[in-house]
Amino acid sequence: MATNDETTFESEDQLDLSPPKKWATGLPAVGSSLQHVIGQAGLIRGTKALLKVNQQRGFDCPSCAWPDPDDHRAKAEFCENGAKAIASETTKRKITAEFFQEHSLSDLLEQSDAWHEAQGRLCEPVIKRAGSDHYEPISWEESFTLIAKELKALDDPNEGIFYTSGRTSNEAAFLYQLMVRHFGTNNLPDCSNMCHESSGAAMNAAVGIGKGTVSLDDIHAADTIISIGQNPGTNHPRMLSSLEQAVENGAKIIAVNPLKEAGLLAFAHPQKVSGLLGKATPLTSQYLQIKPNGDHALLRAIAKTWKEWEDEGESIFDHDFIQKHTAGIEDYLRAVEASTWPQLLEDCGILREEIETLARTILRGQKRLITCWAMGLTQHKNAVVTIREICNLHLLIGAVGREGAGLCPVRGHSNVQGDRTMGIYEKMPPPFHDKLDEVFEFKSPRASGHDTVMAIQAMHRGDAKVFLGMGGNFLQASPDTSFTAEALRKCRLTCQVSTKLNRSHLITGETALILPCLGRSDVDLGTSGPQFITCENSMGIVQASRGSLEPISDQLKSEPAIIAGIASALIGDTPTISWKKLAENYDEIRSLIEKVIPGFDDFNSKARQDGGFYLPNGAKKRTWKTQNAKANFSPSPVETLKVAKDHLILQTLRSHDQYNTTVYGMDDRYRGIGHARRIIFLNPQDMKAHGLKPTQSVDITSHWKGDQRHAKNFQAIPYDIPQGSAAAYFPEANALVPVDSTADTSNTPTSKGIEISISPAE
Ligand SMILES: Nc1nc2c(c(=O)[nH]1)N[C@H]1C(S)=C(S)[C@@H](COP(=O)(O)OP(=O)(O)OC[C@H]3O[C@@H](n4cnc5c(=O)[nH]c(N)nc54)[C@H](O)[C@@H]3O)O[C@H]1N2
Ligand SMILES: Nc1nc2c(c(=O)[nH]1)N[C@H]1C(S)=C(S)[C@@H](COP(=O)(O)OP(=O)(O)OC[C@H]3O[C@@H](n4cnc5c(=O)[nH]c(N)nc54)[C@H](O)[C@@H]3O)O[C@H]1N2
Ligand SMILES: [Mo]
Repeated sequence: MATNDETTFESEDQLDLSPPKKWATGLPAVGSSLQHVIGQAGLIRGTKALLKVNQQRGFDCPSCAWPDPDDHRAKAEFCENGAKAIASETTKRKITAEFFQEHSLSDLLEQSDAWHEAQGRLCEPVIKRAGSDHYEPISWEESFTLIAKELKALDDPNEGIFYTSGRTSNEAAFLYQLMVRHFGTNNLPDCSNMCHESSGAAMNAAVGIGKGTVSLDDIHAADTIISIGQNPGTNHPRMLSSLEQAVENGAKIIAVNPLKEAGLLAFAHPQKVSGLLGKATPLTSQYLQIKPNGDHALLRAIAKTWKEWEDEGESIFDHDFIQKHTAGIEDYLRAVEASTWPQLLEDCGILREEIETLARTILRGQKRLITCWAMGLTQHKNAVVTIREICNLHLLIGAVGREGAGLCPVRGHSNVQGDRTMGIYEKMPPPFHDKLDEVFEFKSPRASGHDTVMAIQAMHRGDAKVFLGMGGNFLQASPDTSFTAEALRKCRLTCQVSTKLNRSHLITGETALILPCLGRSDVDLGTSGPQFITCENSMGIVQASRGSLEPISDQLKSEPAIIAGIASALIGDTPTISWKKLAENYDEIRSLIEKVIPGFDDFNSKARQDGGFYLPNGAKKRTWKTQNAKANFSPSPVETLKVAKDHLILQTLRSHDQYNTTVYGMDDRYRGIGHARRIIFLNPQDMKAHGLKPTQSVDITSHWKGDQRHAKNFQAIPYDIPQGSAAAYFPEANALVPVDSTADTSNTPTSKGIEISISPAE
């Protein structure tokens, strides 16, 4: 049942349901890792790749950004889902010019995302000329000239959009932003705009840095770890080993999630005998099945409990810390007072006794609290104030900048944090621009550029006409798929630098280019000898990554080489930049990074150290780089998402068989779903109220400012999920996310808080 809109995906197989799992990883996971990689890459190529992933002198796993141990690394420092990402990249299947001769864009649009993914690696540059329905070969030089010509033809540099996904290396990202700013715009939207932007906005204001403040050693030393709004069993499986270690060291783990996620319940370590035998370590001591978007209320309720105990004479707050390091406590405590118990309990749906148990748990030992979070918090309207409430709690007990305590936004893409450090941001702070101007002897543009949502809107209005994507899948990752498709179609040129075929190659501007690049696992021989790149993980460690596999086609170029090719045609060499030289030797790029970005002193030698190096992090040392040089409390009122009667709150989430928009397979093993993606998880009571039977087909309508958006034919699955809420997979449900429904301050699409109604399928 293929649908022919932009969101196509379908399953020919029958839905296969089983009970959700109660623990994660262990043998089935290892088995399926090997099967994935060897099935795609073959025995020799596959084994070679797996032995190098996350090893010192190996390559950084392209999947998530969870760090590797500093000193001891296991022989297999990867997880099942990392193996899927590696299998996808190291596949021996090829997409050549003949493929595009055989398949028109219209034909390809009828195929599913999983089918696109299965076709193999993109192998040569191709162009879709105006009026044509096919891609055809084009030389690299011609592509560079064409991109430069289209960009130069714009009335204003701000009519160009330069997107980045989070696998781009530090070296490529630095070069890319340098080119874009020389061209004259800050239109550098990135996947972070849809991801952890809310964390950055909240943490910058609260503690003066938009990055996590803990290391793996801190995780192992914590008394309490709260995992709130994240599903590590699927999205950061290596985090489970760290949590297991923390539990063995005496930590208590609390999960806060509307769904009972297997990976948070228990963990069987795949590299321990007990784990292989299927003996799982229970992970969480308390599982709070919160109402969607009830997090701000829950966190506020913890603060309220502490305040009451403090008022009764207990010593709970860290007064020395508060006095010396923070500002805004009085306003904050007034806000805590003003939040009423009935409202807080109603908003989060958690019993007061449960909240008191959690409040007490955190006070154990040295009050070493670490809070880890991801998209379950960042993709809501009130995301920024919710994350500030996490900061508030930590500040009350001084749980930042000391051993075993701190803030841990768990990043998504493997180098999304590094890309931002390198200047991939539509509004870099003035000191960055000043440095750039000084080192490169030019005047970089100061006006803020477009973030992702603004970029979509600008293309849709016709105010932006050329789109360049450095990786990623802009169409499928973005909200409001039809609107974004219209926006891309209005462009004169869309150009994607990619490794694998995706739907953004098929919904195009008048002219379109696909430029195939090397992936993380590919050896980069450069033109003057082998090159390595660097990445920054979720804990601010920068380290080298060296691919080791022979590239599948001799026509692939590295991302730095592609950027240098475009920049030479667009800008040409300047007194301070020789693009070609930079692309020949990445040490030259690193020397420039060292000159512009703080923390990269001696970059070339430090990048060669085994295990890499930590970037400076003020908050870790209790130096607050905020405007008032203090850590700041935030007194925002709690405003929880409410929807009309009979409507539900829909969240869009990842299955176990996908990496963002890349669909590896049709299963979601831990949640008991086989062979299906177009499904919606519903509370059995809500199903009953709507007169729905299990697996019945439903149509979903989202409601936003009087407008409706539709997604049809989803199978209704009864699931343990709070009444009034629902969940469906991204990207299939993106059609329902209104483009202008975004988080306050961060402008992140509210992909976890969409008001919907459901009805039996027509
Ligand atoms: N294998 C694999 N790994 C990945 C990715 C992938 O797609 N596949 N993607 C990568 C990327 S870019 C990112 S950003 C991360 C994403 O990592 P996650 O944030 O873990 O990803 P999601 O699937 O969006 O899961 C969101 C979780 O938040 C919960 N949640 C939803 N709404 C709420 C709420 O209101 N409150 C609370 N407390 N919880 C809520 C959901 O039930 C779900 O468990 O993973 C990265 N790693
Ligand atoms: N509804 C909804 N929407 C969401 C989310 C959600 O939870 N719900 N999550 C959001 C989040 S957290 C994120 S991060 C975004 C993800 O948005 P993106 O980063 O744009 O999407 P990906 O699916 O990660 O991109 C996959 C494509 O990247 C290309 N690629 C892979 N590796 C490389 C490489 O090394 N170099 C280059 N040049 N290309 C490469 C491949 O061609 C592949 O098809 O989606 C966001 N969209
Ligand atoms: Mo992400």
